[in-house]
Amino acid sequence: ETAGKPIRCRAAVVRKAGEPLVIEEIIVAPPRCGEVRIKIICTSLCHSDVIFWKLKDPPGCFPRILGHEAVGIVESVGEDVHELSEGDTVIPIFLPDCAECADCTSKKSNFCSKFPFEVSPWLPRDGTSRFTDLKGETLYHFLFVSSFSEYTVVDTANVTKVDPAIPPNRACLLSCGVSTGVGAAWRTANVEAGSTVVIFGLGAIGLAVAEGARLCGAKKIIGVDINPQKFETGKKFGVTDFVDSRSCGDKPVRQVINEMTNGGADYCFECVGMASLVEDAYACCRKGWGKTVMLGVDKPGAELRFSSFEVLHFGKTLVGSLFGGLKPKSDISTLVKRYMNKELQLDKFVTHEVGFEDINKAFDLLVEGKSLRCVIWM
Ligand code: CXF
Ligand code: ZN
Repeated sequence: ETAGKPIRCRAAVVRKAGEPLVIEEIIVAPPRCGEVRIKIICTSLCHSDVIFWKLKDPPGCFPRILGHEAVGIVESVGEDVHELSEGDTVIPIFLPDCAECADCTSKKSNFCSKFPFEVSPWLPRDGTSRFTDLKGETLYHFLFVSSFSEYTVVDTANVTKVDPAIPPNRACLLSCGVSTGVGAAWRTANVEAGSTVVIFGLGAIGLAVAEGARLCGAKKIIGVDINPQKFETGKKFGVTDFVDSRSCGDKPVRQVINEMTNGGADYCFECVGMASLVEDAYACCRKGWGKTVMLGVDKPGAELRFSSFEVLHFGKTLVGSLFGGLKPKSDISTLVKRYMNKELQLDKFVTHEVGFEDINKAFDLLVEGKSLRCVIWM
């Protein structure tokens, strides 16, 4: 019986920005009111972990425990937790879903207003950490999840219960990146059968958009990337056409795509995180009904430029999408079902699997562009 007691276990700690993670013993406090303590089974590495691993600011938020794509089992629950119990298989999700506020009860939003999403202050909502090292130093959390630990404590607003029949090395993918891409096509854009789709950037998110667009019945899925090898990968995810943006000759990419699509695509997705690509995407979605979805995370302060004339005269839509517009408490179980029905293909995203002790290898593979998703077994 560990409920109500601190647990001593292993965690991968980032002591300094960009330095290899150190696996050490830490103490995980019991869950407080509205929280659950989760035994992590599998976690996978998302690009955001790499970004926040390298990030030096704010300088005070070290040491930190990263990781936010995972699946685990509820070990114990805090006070006032009724919807989850010990033994439940759960997926932590960085985007809160209280299921009660005006936004969570609306079909139109996945931005909870009771618990607004934020990165800072790197702690659970009550502003205190559940992690301490063996010297008694406090460790910071990450995105309300911190899954690079054998045990973690998460607010129930950031936890979704899933069917335990789904294999853990597939379930963890639904925690962030793959759901985000699939959701962007399905929920944010609502791609119709027969549509033409353009995806800027064929990393894991872009390929997940392709998978989502394929499931929605898109007819033409054009991938745009600077690495021509990405077309071969893309084909496995439903990409039908490819534009190598570095070898378009004198033609701007937007012109090439406008010609390929007879005047613009129905849906464009930016999956890199470069303001200029959002402008390109907007420029090559169709006048009148074209919709551009922003998924990539650019540097803080990055700005977009659009001509006032074009916005007025072209009638296009530009929309930002966090977690693919998915509502964690209701949409994730649908994705699990579609995986179990062999519709949604998750296997092809997993290019590598390592043990927890080799977590730094997962970082190397993603940084070098060699992996899509590397599953880390605890
Ligand atoms: C991201 C989404 C955009 C803000 C930072 C975190 N989420 C997951 O990878
Ligand atoms: Zn992520």
